[in-house]
Amino acid sequence: MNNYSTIRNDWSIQEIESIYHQPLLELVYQAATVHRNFHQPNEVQVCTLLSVKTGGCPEDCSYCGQAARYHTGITVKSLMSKQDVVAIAQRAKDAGSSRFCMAAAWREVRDNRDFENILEMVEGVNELGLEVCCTLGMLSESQAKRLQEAGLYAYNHNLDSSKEYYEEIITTRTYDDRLDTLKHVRKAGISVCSGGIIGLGETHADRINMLHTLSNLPQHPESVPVNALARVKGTPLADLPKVDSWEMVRMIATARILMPKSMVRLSAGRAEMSTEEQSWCFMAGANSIFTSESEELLVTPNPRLDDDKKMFDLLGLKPMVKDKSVQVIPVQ
Ligand code: SAM
Ligand code: DTB
Ligand code: SF4
Repeated sequence: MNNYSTIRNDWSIQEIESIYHQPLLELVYQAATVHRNFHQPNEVQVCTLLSVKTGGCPEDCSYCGQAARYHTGITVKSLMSKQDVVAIAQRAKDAGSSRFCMAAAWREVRDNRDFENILEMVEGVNELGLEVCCTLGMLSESQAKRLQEAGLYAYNHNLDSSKEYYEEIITTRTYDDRLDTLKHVRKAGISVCSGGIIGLGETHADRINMLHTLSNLPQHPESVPVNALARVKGTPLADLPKVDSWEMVRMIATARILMPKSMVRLSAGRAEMSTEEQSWCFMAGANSIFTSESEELLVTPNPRLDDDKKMFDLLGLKPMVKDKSVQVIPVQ
């Protein structure tokens, strides 16, 4: 049996099942122990998320408020200017963020003017000394390399669910497409951020299978976002029940035990959680959150910065300070 002090990439489904299905308090205790072995438990990475291009996406992800085919009533916005993005990144840094993630409602990156603009934004945000992350959809090997050369530190690309359940929620691309992008990101030397969503109507077995895929990648993703479905009116999943926070706790704790060194991010869903519910997630090993100046994650609500500050003060948490070595030195 694992003593939870080593990094493993050979987890079996049965082992993950027995971790995941433990009595909750035992699971949280184990996860908290792993958390303390590998991290400073009072430090939480604050990652500011900004939607740099919103809505109008051609994909059919059934959870997403930005898919053009669903009538969600969001305001579609074309790519923001570098100047506006860098100004928001500077304010995020001043407010204590160490990572800045730029999201675009694209299926994939295309080699066009918008991509050139993104590369300039990456350069500008990297120059501020923040860890720069992007989530832009599928990437080719050469696009990943160009992003790295521009100073990209991390790339977010989620598996979303199990391979089996994936095709129930998205038909316009495959699970293997997702895994290929992760390979391109890894090959370019960019830090991998990949996790998923719960509350899409999947079973516990689907959640376990997704964690199995993530934790058996040749190298664990450095960041693992765990999202609760943010229900958006007009999407096919709008009427699903709200995710029970204990389900988030169970998922986070299992991810923490399987991938001890990774940052496990309590992602979408915080706006519908109390401070008490979020505290359980931190106790279970979450050590990263998304914040946003607009109080919207992308198109759904996220807690106010003031409320997060109060929560940090109450729980004795502090924003993780970025390692000075992090600034990506562009390769010429
Ligand atoms: N368009 C790109 C893509 O899909 O890869 C990048 C942005 S997309 C919004 C990034 C991730 O956000 C998705 O893969 C999904 O995991 C998460 N996400 C999107 N909408 C969500 C929702 N309503 N609730 C929870 N997570 C969501
Ligand atoms: C991730 O795992 N969660 C973020 C980020 N990566 C891009 C997005 C969550 C989106 C929640 C719903 C919305 O606001 O559109
Ligand atoms: Fe498009 Fe990404 Fe939303 Fe899917 S999750 S519809 S790819 S923005």
